[in-house]
Amino acid sequence: GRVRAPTHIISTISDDRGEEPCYAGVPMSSIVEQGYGVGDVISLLWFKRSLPRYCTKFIEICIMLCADHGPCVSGAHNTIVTARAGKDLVSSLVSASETGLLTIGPRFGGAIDDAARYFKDAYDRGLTAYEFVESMKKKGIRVPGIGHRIKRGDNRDKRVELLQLFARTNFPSVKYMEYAVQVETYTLSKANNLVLNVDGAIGSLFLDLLAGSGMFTKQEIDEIIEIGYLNGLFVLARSIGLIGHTFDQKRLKQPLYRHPWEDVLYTK
Ligand code: Q5B
Repeated sequence: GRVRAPTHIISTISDDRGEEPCYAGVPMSSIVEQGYGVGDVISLLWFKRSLPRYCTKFIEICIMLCADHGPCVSGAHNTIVTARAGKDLVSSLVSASETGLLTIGPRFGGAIDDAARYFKDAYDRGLTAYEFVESMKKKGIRVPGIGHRIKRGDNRDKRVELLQLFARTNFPSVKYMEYAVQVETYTLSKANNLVLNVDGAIGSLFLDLLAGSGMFTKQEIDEIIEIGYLNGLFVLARSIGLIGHTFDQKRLKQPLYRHPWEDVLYTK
């Protein structure tokens, strides 16, 4: 009989060999004809399944709300500096060292996976907010998803409120999000900047999406959290804004950036 040569790559999410490309078995024509959106495409290519409309809408809201947060955040600032150095779009987007996309990490935008990991572990183990936060403090770990440079208890992040409102209206359960709110209530009693931030809101709400939609087994949820899919939402979203900042600088023909001496503390 015919012997199949061993393959060097295994791929399970898409196939372009037929008449038209398929995402997780769904042909392009269906995606277009059935009016699928970016949330559906992410569901197919990341989770290998079609998710209910409220889930794909939630994914789309995350992407829209995280697309940009002004020119002063670390990533945008670095993209602007790189574009002003005359670099091309891709370089400005990712850049060589600690700029653009590469700035996204545990303190900036890349705390979604860890927020989901820690909130899930603490909630599933039945820890009170007090026990959770104090145990993190003992270990010397900042609570991922908590804290912001400009948001405060009396100046909440509108993005967080919008995500919470959508989930409270559309999700079957928001138990992880309510837990994150309890954590926030406790951290706010310690300091006014320790709000639930956008990473923490997405991390906790995605746990609710995974657990409440009935579309994932417990094992699949654990794997998604362990691999760390969720920072992908911020990376994807913020790419939209960082590309915008690159075009903006080029359109404005901005010269090479040089940081002002007055803003540096020269010391020995
Ligand atoms: N403290 C975000 O810190 C920030 C604590 C904490 C316990 C915490 C910090 C943090 C966890 C990571 C996280 C996502 C670095 C943030 C984002 C997207 C963005 C960004 C934008 C966008 C801010 C002052 C005191 C110290 C600390 C204590 C701080 N955070 N304790 N758990 N989580 N959070 N990142 O203001 O006793 O004085 O030593 O790492 O969730 O990135 O808009 O900019 O869309 O672009 O610099 O929204 O919270 O505060 O470092 O001066 O700390 O608070 O230990 O205590 P700050 P620090 P002490 S959303």
